[in-house]
Amino acid sequence: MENHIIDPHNYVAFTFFIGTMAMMAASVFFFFELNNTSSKWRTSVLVSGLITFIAAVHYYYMRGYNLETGESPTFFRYVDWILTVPLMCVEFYLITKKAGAKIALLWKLIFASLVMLVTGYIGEVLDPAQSVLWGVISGAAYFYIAYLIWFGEVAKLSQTAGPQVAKATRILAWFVLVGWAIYPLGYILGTDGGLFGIKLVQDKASALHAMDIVYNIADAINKIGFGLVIYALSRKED
Ligand SMILES: *C/C=C(C)/C=C/C=C(C)/C=C/C1=C(C)CCCC1(C)C
Repeated sequence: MENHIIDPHNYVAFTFFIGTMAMMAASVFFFFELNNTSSKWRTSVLVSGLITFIAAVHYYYMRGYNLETGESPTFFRYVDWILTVPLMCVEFYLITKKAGAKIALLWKLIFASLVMLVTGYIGEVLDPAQSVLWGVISGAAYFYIAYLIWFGEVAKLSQTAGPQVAKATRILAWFVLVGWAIYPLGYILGTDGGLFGIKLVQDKASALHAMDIVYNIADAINKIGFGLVIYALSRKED
Protein backbone atom coordinates (compact mmCIF):
# COMPACT_ATOMS: atom_id res chain seq x y z
CA MET A 1 0.00 0.00 0.00
CA GLU A 2 1.33 3.39 -0.94
CA ASN A 3 0.76 6.62 0.87
CA HIS A 4 -2.64 8.32 0.55
CA ILE A 5 -1.02 11.73 0.41
CA ILE A 6 0.00 13.03 -3.00
CA ASP A 7 3.72 13.75 -3.11
CA PRO A 8 4.23 16.95 -5.19
CA HIS A 9 6.76 15.02 -7.31
CA ASN A 10 4.28 12.27 -8.07
CA TYR A 11 3.11 13.54 -11.46
CA VAL A 12 0.97 10.48 -12.13
CA ALA A 13 -1.11 11.00 -8.98
CA PHE A 14 -1.15 14.74 -9.54
CA THR A 15 -2.47 14.50 -13.10
CA PHE A 16 -5.16 12.04 -11.94
CA PHE A 17 -6.17 14.56 -9.29
CA ILE A 18 -6.23 17.60 -11.55
CA GLY A 19 -7.98 15.51 -14.23
CA THR A 20 -10.77 14.67 -11.76
CA MET A 21 -11.20 18.32 -10.83
CA ALA A 22 -11.16 19.55 -14.43
CA MET A 23 -13.71 16.95 -15.60
CA MET A 24 -16.00 17.77 -12.67
CA ALA A 25 -15.82 21.52 -13.32
CA ALA A 26 -16.41 21.05 -17.06
CA SER A 27 -19.48 18.86 -16.36
CA VAL A 28 -21.01 21.41 -14.01
CA PHE A 29 -20.39 24.09 -16.64
CA PHE A 30 -21.99 22.18 -19.54
CA PHE A 31 -24.97 21.06 -17.47
CA PHE A 32 -25.72 24.50 -16.08
CA GLU A 33 -25.35 26.12 -19.49
CA LEU A 34 -28.09 23.86 -20.89
CA ASN A 35 -30.62 26.38 -19.59
CA ASN A 36 -29.35 29.12 -21.88
CA THR A 37 -28.77 26.91 -24.90
CA SER A 38 -31.19 27.02 -27.83
CA SER A 39 -33.24 23.86 -28.21
CA LYS A 40 -31.49 23.06 -31.50
CA TRP A 41 -28.14 22.59 -29.73
CA ARG A 42 -29.28 21.34 -26.34
CA THR A 43 -28.67 17.66 -27.03
CA SER A 44 -25.16 18.37 -28.33
CA VAL A 45 -24.19 20.37 -25.24
CA LEU A 46 -25.80 17.72 -23.03
CA VAL A 47 -23.63 15.05 -24.68
CA SER A 48 -20.54 17.24 -24.05
CA GLY A 49 -21.51 17.23 -20.37
CA LEU A 50 -22.10 13.48 -20.35
CA ILE A 51 -18.64 12.88 -21.79
CA THR A 52 -16.89 14.94 -19.09
CA PHE A 53 -19.21 13.57 -16.39
CA ILE A 54 -18.45 9.94 -17.25
CA ALA A 55 -14.75 10.86 -17.27
CA ALA A 56 -15.08 12.66 -13.91
CA VAL A 57 -16.49 9.54 -12.25
CA HIS A 58 -13.76 7.34 -13.79
CA TYR A 59 -11.05 9.82 -12.86
CA TYR A 60 -12.26 9.98 -9.28
CA TYR A 61 -12.00 6.21 -9.12
CA MET A 62 -8.70 5.96 -11.03
CA ARG A 63 -7.13 8.66 -8.85
CA GLY A 64 -7.91 6.61 -5.71
CA TYR A 65 -6.87 3.35 -7.35
CA ASN A 66 -3.53 4.77 -8.39
CA LEU A 67 -2.90 6.38 -5.01
CA GLU A 68 -3.61 3.17 -3.11
CA THR A 69 -1.89 0.65 -5.35
CA GLY A 70 0.67 2.78 -7.19
CA GLU A 71 -0.49 0.98 -10.33
CA SER A 72 -1.92 1.99 -13.66
CA PRO A 73 -5.75 1.67 -13.73
CA THR A 74 -5.76 0.29 -17.28
CA PHE A 75 -9.07 -1.55 -17.09
CA PHE A 76 -11.06 1.50 -15.95
CA ARG A 77 -9.18 3.70 -18.40
CA TYR A 78 -10.58 1.57 -21.21
CA VAL A 79 -14.06 1.40 -19.67
CA ASP A 80 -14.05 5.20 -19.68
CA TRP A 81 -12.92 5.37 -23.32
CA ILE A 82 -15.39 2.76 -24.51
CA LEU A 83 -18.21 4.92 -23.13
CA THR A 84 -16.91 8.37 -24.05
CA VAL A 85 -15.39 7.86 -27.52
CA PRO A 86 -18.69 6.57 -29.01
CA LEU A 87 -20.35 9.64 -27.46
CA MET A 88 -17.88 11.79 -29.38
CA CYS A 89 -19.02 9.95 -32.51
CA VAL A 90 -22.58 10.90 -31.51
CA GLU A 91 -21.46 14.55 -31.46
CA PHE A 92 -20.25 14.31 -35.08
CA TYR A 93 -23.54 12.69 -36.03
CA LEU A 94 -25.64 15.31 -34.23
CA ILE A 95 -23.91 18.31 -35.79
CA THR A 96 -24.12 16.88 -39.32
CA LYS A 97 -27.64 15.50 -38.89
CA LYS A 98 -29.26 18.73 -40.06
CA ALA A 99 -27.31 18.34 -43.29
CA GLY A 100 -28.74 14.86 -43.75
CA ALA A 101 -26.39 12.50 -41.86
CA LYS A 102 -27.86 9.01 -41.71
CA ILE A 103 -27.79 6.74 -38.68
CA ALA A 104 -25.52 4.37 -40.67
CA LEU A 105 -22.76 6.99 -40.45
CA LEU A 106 -23.05 6.97 -36.66
CA TRP A 107 -22.75 3.16 -36.56
CA LYS A 108 -19.71 3.28 -38.83
CA LEU A 109 -17.96 5.73 -36.51
CA ILE A 110 -18.95 3.78 -33.39
CA PHE A 111 -17.89 0.45 -34.88
CA ALA A 112 -14.48 1.83 -35.90
CA SER A 113 -13.97 3.35 -32.45
CA LEU A 114 -14.80 0.03 -30.77
CA VAL A 115 -12.30 -1.80 -33.00
CA MET A 116 -9.70 0.87 -32.14
CA LEU A 117 -10.24 0.53 -28.38
CA VAL A 118 -10.75 -3.22 -28.08
CA THR A 119 -7.57 -3.98 -30.05
CA GLY A 120 -5.70 -1.38 -27.95
CA TYR A 121 -6.84 -3.13 -24.77
CA ILE A 122 -5.77 -6.51 -26.15
CA GLY A 123 -2.32 -5.08 -26.90
CA GLU A 124 -1.95 -3.51 -23.46
CA VAL A 125 -3.41 -6.24 -21.29
CA LEU A 126 -4.41 -9.51 -22.94
CA ASP A 127 -1.61 -10.08 -25.47
CA PRO A 128 1.19 -7.62 -24.61
CA ALA A 129 3.78 -9.76 -26.41
CA GLN A 130 2.08 -8.68 -29.66
CA SER A 131 1.54 -5.06 -28.66
CA VAL A 132 2.97 -3.73 -31.94
CA LEU A 133 0.59 -5.81 -34.05
CA TRP A 134 -2.47 -4.82 -31.99
CA GLY A 135 -1.32 -1.21 -32.02
CA VAL A 136 -1.15 -1.26 -35.83
CA ILE A 137 -4.70 -2.69 -36.13
CA SER A 138 -5.95 -0.10 -33.65
CA GLY A 139 -4.12 2.60 -35.61
CA ALA A 140 -5.82 1.51 -38.85
CA ALA A 141 -9.25 1.96 -37.22
CA TYR A 142 -8.11 5.33 -35.92
CA PHE A 143 -7.05 6.47 -39.41
CA TYR A 144 -10.40 5.32 -40.80
CA ILE A 145 -12.21 7.56 -38.27
CA ALA A 146 -9.87 10.46 -39.11
CA TYR A 147 -10.51 9.82 -42.82
CA LEU A 148 -14.32 9.94 -42.40
CA ILE A 149 -14.04 13.22 -40.51
CA TRP A 150 -11.44 14.92 -42.71
CA PHE A 151 -12.42 13.74 -46.20
CA GLY A 152 -15.32 11.29 -45.95
CA GLU A 153 -19.00 11.64 -45.16
CA VAL A 154 -18.62 13.82 -42.07
CA ALA A 155 -16.49 16.35 -43.98
CA LYS A 156 -18.86 16.42 -46.97
CA LEU A 157 -22.00 16.80 -44.87
CA SER A 158 -20.46 19.53 -42.72
CA GLN A 159 -19.80 21.58 -45.86
CA THR A 160 -23.52 21.77 -46.60
CA ALA A 161 -24.58 22.41 -42.99
CA GLY A 162 -23.70 26.10 -42.96
CA PRO A 163 -20.43 27.95 -42.36
CA GLN A 164 -20.46 27.65 -38.55
CA VAL A 165 -20.95 23.88 -38.57
CA ALA A 166 -18.27 23.55 -41.26
CA LYS A 167 -15.85 25.59 -39.18
CA ALA A 168 -16.56 23.70 -35.95
CA THR A 169 -16.21 20.35 -37.74
CA ARG A 170 -12.81 21.48 -39.03
CA ILE A 171 -11.66 22.27 -35.49
CA LEU A 172 -13.00 18.94 -34.19
CA ALA A 173 -11.19 17.22 -37.08
CA TRP A 174 -7.95 18.73 -35.77
CA PHE A 175 -8.77 17.37 -32.32
CA VAL A 176 -9.10 13.91 -33.85
CA LEU A 177 -5.92 14.19 -35.92
CA VAL A 178 -3.64 15.83 -33.35
CA GLY A 179 -5.34 15.43 -29.95
CA TRP A 180 -6.19 11.76 -30.45
CA ALA A 181 -2.71 11.03 -31.82
CA ILE A 182 -1.39 11.62 -28.28
CA TYR A 183 -2.92 8.27 -27.21
CA PRO A 184 -0.81 6.04 -29.46
CA LEU A 185 2.20 7.93 -28.08
CA GLY A 186 1.17 6.84 -24.56
CA TYR A 187 0.72 3.28 -25.84
CA ILE A 188 4.17 3.31 -27.46
CA LEU A 189 5.71 4.58 -24.23
CA GLY A 190 3.95 2.08 -21.98
CA THR A 191 3.94 -1.20 -23.91
CA ASP A 192 6.88 -3.59 -24.21
CA GLY A 193 6.80 -3.62 -28.00
CA GLY A 194 7.47 0.14 -28.01
CA LEU A 195 7.74 1.75 -31.42
CA PHE A 196 8.16 -1.28 -33.71
CA GLY A 197 10.58 -2.80 -31.22
CA ILE A 198 12.28 0.41 -30.08
CA LYS A 199 11.56 1.04 -26.40
CA LEU A 200 11.59 4.73 -25.61
CA VAL A 201 11.60 4.23 -21.82
CA GLN A 202 13.58 1.20 -20.63
CA ASP A 203 12.45 0.81 -17.04
CA LYS A 204 8.96 -0.76 -16.89
CA ALA A 205 7.65 1.31 -13.93
CA SER A 206 8.79 4.59 -15.51
CA ALA A 207 7.31 3.53 -18.85
CA LEU A 208 3.90 2.99 -17.22
CA HIS A 209 4.13 6.30 -15.37
CA ALA A 210 4.90 8.09 -18.63
CA MET A 211 1.93 6.37 -20.26
CA ASP A 212 -0.48 7.44 -17.52
CA ILE A 213 0.68 11.05 -17.62
CA VAL A 214 0.34 11.18 -21.43
CA TYR A 215 -3.15 9.62 -21.30
CA ASN A 216 -4.25 12.01 -18.54
CA ILE A 217 -3.11 15.07 -20.48
CA ALA A 218 -4.72 13.77 -23.67
CA ASP A 219 -8.06 13.15 -21.94
CA ALA A 220 -8.22 16.68 -20.53
CA ILE A 221 -7.49 18.23 -23.94
CA ASN A 222 -9.79 15.99 -25.90
CA LYS A 223 -12.81 15.71 -23.64
CA ILE A 224 -13.00 19.27 -22.34
CA GLY A 225 -11.64 20.98 -25.46
CA PHE A 226 -13.93 18.96 -27.73
CA GLY A 227 -16.93 19.87 -25.56
CA LEU A 228 -16.02 23.54 -25.62
CA VAL A 229 -15.92 23.58 -29.44
CA ILE A 230 -19.48 22.21 -29.45
CA TYR A 231 -20.44 24.76 -26.81
CA ALA A 232 -18.96 27.62 -28.86
CA LEU A 233 -20.88 26.40 -31.92
CA SER A 234 -24.11 26.42 -29.91
CA ARG A 235 -23.52 30.11 -29.12
CA LYS A 236 -22.75 31.16 -32.70
CA GLU A 237 -25.62 29.55 -34.49
CA ASP A 238 -29.22 29.30 -33.38
C1 LIG B 1 -11.78 10.56 -24.12
C2 LIG B 1 -11.00 9.55 -24.67
C3 LIG B 1 -10.50 9.50 -25.94
C4 LIG B 1 -10.77 10.59 -26.95
C5 LIG B 1 -9.69 8.38 -26.27
C6 LIG B 1 -9.12 8.15 -27.45
C7 LIG B 1 -8.27 7.03 -27.63
C8 LIG B 1 -7.55 6.76 -28.76
C9 LIG B 1 -7.63 7.59 -29.99
C10 LIG B 1 -6.69 5.59 -28.71
C11 LIG B 1 -5.98 5.13 -29.74
C12 LIG B 1 -5.04 4.01 -29.77
C13 LIG B 1 -4.34 3.83 -30.97
C14 LIG B 1 -4.63 4.64 -32.20
C15 LIG B 1 -3.25 2.81 -31.13
C16 LIG B 1 -2.76 2.27 -29.84
C17 LIG B 1 -3.87 1.90 -28.92
C18 LIG B 1 -4.78 3.10 -28.56
C19 LIG B 1 -6.08 2.48 -28.07
C20 LIG B 1 -4.11 3.87 -27.43
